[in-house]
Amino acid sequence: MSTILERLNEIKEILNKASEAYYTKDAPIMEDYEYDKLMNELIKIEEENPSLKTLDSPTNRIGGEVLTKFKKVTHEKKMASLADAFSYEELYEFDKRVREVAPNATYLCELKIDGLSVSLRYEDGILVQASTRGNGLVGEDITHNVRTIKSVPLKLKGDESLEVRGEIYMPRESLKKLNLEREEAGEEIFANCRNAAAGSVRQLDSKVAKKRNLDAFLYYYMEDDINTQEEALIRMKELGFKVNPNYALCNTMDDVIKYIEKMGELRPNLPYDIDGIVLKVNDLELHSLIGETVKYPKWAIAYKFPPEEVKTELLDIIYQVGRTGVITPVGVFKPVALAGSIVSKATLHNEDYIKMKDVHVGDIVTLHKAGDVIPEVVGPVLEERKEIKPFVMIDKCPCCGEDLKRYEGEADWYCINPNCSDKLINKLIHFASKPAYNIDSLGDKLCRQLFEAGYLNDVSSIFNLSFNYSELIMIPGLGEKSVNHLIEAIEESKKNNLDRLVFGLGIRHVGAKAALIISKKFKSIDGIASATYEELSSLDDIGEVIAKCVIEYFSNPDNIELISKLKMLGLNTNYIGEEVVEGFFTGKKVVLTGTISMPRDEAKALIVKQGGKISESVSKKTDIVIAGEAAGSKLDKAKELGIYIMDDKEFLEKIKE
Ligand code: 1X8
Repeated sequence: MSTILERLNEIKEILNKASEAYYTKDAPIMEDYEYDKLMNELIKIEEENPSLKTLDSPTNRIGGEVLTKFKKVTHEKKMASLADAFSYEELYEFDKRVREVAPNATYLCELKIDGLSVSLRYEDGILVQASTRGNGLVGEDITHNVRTIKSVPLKLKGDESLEVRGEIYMPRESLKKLNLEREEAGEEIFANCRNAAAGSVRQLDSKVAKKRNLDAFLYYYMEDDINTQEEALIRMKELGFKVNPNYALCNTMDDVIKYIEKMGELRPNLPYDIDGIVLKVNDLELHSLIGETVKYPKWAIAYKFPPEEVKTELLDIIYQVGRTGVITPVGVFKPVALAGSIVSKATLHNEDYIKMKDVHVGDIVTLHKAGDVIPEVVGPVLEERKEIKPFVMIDKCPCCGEDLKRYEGEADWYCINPNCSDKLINKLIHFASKPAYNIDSLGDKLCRQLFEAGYLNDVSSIFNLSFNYSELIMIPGLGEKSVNHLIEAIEESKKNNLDRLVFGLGIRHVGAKAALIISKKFKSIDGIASATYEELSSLDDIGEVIAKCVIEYFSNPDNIELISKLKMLGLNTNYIGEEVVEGFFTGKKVVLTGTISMPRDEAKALIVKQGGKISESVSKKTDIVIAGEAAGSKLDKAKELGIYIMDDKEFLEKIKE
């Protein structure tokens, strides 16, 4: 009979082999049932003999470790990002610079995986640390979550101490499943695989990360016992890492372009998102010869694919009523796959936009994704147009049927009925949302449900919900536990700072940033209510339009009554100092330019919240330039001055850190 230790080692070996066959090689050798049975046996042995549990045990993959905060990890070698090329021309320029130093260089071309970078450290063959890139020098320890990724070996096929780097990503299928679940639970869905992957590794509870079905490709081998990048990939594969097989060694730029075109065709059919191609000089010895800039290695570059475009039919135009009563036409399309998700709707903004784009129901239109997140109509495919159904904007509210109004000088139509239910529901949703009053667990779906059931009407009714406790717990899908949580979250939110309240009220044109500026200046809701137009419009960044809207809001007796109700219900209505959250932008001077995928006001507010300073022009004092699409002269100036330039994607990552 074998000893416990022998049996334990035997199971560990079988399970590790089975996992590798399944997750890394994609060639299963064992039934799930058999696997689970062995795993349970192993759990039992380890529970009975805690001293035998080791770091490389497959039971560590089950998740369950819950942290209270992330530890910082200083990278031994900087985790650099890559310079981007958006055209073949820029690639040829890169090649020219490389060949000035290394005339015979060849390139190893690999897919650029759209996830988040990770560094893995192994000691004596055992995974001891996994960390995020962070700012390149210091990242966060995410070992507990990475251990749940089944294709990441907990133990190497050897006992080396080494470091490898790669990308954690969420397969498209996993995102689809996750978003379905989130939608059902009334939670916000993830816009793409990258955001979902980033959100998942930043979970303190590794059980959550485990459920998210993440995966990882490794592409940097940080040791020096090999000579080329191709050898690095082969070596990592031998060690048991998952390496993306779609790489190619290219001798010339012609080969590189052929590779890019081929991978561009493969892209829609891959089970994961890629956003480009990475070219690395294959011969590692040439890397130090070619060198690096402060920010990037000069021996590698990332070619970014242009936004994916697809054609589909515009089936219908429907209309949504926003919280301010604004009517937004939304295009309904024959569903198509676009940049990793299925698109069936896209905003058409307003009447003028539809006329300007010249799109009509029945047209075949081109769609693309702006900033890879929001689908946008490029225009109609005129060659495929058969007949035109003339576009006529509606003139009655699709919800309450009242006449719509278009204000002088504005492109939008409004429903001005204060009792329009879509308007009321969207007011509630906005108030409870994260950037506003941030009431945890009062999401879109629940707001709607409670409104329709008669428990919510205006914003103040949220704070009366606790009086209906006994009825609420009877609502299907709610129950005692979630109602308790909701009531607690509502109670807790009453302490919120004034700017959240002001933003939450939904005053026209008052975004998070304006709300903060006004709150800081006037200190209390009464202070704001009695501010004059001159006082308001003289503030930095508060223009005439905002000032006028604030005055208008506080001249409406209904709003004054709402505020007095909120006061009586115990909401804080004073400004209680700055709420600075330490982050990447703390103490930095930031300039925004071009179009980014979140409203500019919101982006600015987030930066300011971290203690960053926004300025409008680029100078030597600028620390960071955030350059969205179609950035112009500010970007040129930043390049000239060698200022840190960050794209939309990096901004979204950094603001979360
Ligand atoms: C980032 C990425 C690299 C690769 C693939 N996907 C990425 N996101 C690769 O080398 N195959 S390299 C890289 C970087 O150096 N920042």
